[in-house]
Amino acid sequence: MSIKFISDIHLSPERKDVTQSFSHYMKNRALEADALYILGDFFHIWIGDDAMEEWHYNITKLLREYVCTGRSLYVMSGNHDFCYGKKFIEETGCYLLDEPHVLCYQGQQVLLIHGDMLCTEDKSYQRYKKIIRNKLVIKLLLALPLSYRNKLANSISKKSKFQDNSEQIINDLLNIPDSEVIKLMNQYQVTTLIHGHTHRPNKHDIALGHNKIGTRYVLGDWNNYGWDITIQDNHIDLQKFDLSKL
Ligand SMILES: [Mn+2]
Repeated sequence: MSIKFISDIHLSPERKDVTQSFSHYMKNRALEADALYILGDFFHIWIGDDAMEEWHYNITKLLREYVCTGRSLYVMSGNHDFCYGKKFIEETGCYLLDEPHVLCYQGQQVLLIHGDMLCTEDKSYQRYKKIIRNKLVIKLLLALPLSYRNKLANSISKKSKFQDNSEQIINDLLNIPDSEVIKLMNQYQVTTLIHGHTHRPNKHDIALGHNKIGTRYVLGDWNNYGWDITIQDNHIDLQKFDLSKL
């Protein structure tokens, strides 16, 4: 049995190319494994299941077709798509994961997160996250009219630090301190961590203390290239592929 992981597809109607590539991925490459984990920021914006339009249904149908092959699909929220509800689950047939999630695979434990929780140098984002990801706050937000939620989502993305700040500041805000990784991996007693969010795909070895070495795998975002991680037996592979050639 093998498992694939992806994150940060940032699907949006404006990116027809990425949407098309994702469709190819689900019908080909994704079928090489028995299960697929999507670790957040799958959609660029998700303001509630009640905002689903034809374009969204085309995506949920793709996920449903994948599940209908007998494979399992797991979805974790990211900072762009944190309010999936019952309808999304029903349409896709996926399992929604809480964060962090410990995956048990052939006797190994693998810790899965979106990744934003490790960016602790961005203090204002961590304060915002605490509020916006509170279950009660999400419930209140979802009770607001759609038009208001749309305006809110637009103003949040316009105010994004990533548009106003220099590359250096963005780099600092997306930095993940080793101390946070060590703390989290030791708390969950794992030596393997997989996440996305930073759009900095890589594999990092890290000393966890007590002679233990951990490995942190970071998925990339989908733009001209796509990224996935495959676990099969004792092998974990991070791969980059040309989206135009899927
Ligand atoms: Mn993210």
